[in-house]
Amino acid sequence: PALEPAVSTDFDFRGYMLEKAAVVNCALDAAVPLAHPDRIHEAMRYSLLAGGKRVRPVLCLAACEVAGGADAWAMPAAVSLEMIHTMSLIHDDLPCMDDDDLRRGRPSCHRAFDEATAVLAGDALLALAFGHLANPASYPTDRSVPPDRIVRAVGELSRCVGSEGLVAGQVADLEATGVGAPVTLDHLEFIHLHKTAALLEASVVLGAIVGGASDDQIERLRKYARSIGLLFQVVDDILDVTKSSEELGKTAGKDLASDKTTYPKLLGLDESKEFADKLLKAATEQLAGFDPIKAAPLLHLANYIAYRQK
Ligand code: GRG
Repeated sequence: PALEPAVSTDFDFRGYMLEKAAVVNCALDAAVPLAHPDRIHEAMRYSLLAGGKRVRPVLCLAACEVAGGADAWAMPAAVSLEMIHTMSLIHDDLPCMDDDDLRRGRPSCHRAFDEATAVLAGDALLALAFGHLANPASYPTDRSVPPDRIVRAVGELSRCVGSEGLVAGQVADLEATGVGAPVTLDHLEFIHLHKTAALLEASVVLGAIVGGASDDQIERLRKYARSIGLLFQVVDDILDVTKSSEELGKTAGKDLASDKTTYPKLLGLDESKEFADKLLKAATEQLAGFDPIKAAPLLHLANYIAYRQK
């Protein structure tokens, strides 16, 4: 492993993830029924229900829990986050972006359907995400989630996803691809903080908002999310090197040979692992003020991101 785990094992994290992912999958299925015109709804469902770890929805539910809310309060946000994550993957796979034939182990959306359908399926999922989040009918009828929290969540999501959030990260990544100039550590961090961390930030912050967290709690959870967002990418880069070294039986993996700038390339492997350790510690520290039982899922999610093997 890249790092050695440091959490107690009395919390059944795997069981928690599987249980929450199953509930989220049902909610996603219900949120995008087959309707006229058939083909676009088939494409939306094809990508949305294709598996995936459901990390963002589970983070959202876990943040709502730590704020004292119930799963039903956060489910509309959880569903909208997975819709946006999925649409970003559909668009990322298009020929004009990463041009990938496979996603989540099967043909990418534009391969299974066609390019125009994939663009439109992404657009429709983005629109539906905001509609689902803002629709009072998505929430429990007892008005446990007041409208002002929903409005705040919509604004937060828009900021995290738009041209100063996720989209900014993709733009910075595209700009860094192919140019001769070396990508600096600052630019790499900008890419990851926007392309990956922004939606994880939205996941945690939306859960906290609908769960009724105070402003101070929201900001602590935001810091937690930004740390695990960066951690996700640093560990990804480390795994790229260690996995391919194992496969090749060599010390230099494919990552060190490819064009992509990574943390191990800029910092070296050992310093990248130290950075990952620091980020995990920074994330964990933000959870200190919360009820440890309710914060257990967020703590274990951070450790899962740090110690995963793929
Ligand atoms: C958001 C309006 C809008 C447009 C999209 C294409 C684009 C702009 C952004 C690209 C974003 C992108 C592909 C980010 C990478 C995110 C990432 C870490 C993906 C892998 O996430 P996992 O491991 O995947 O959670 P699964 O399949 O498990 O869900």
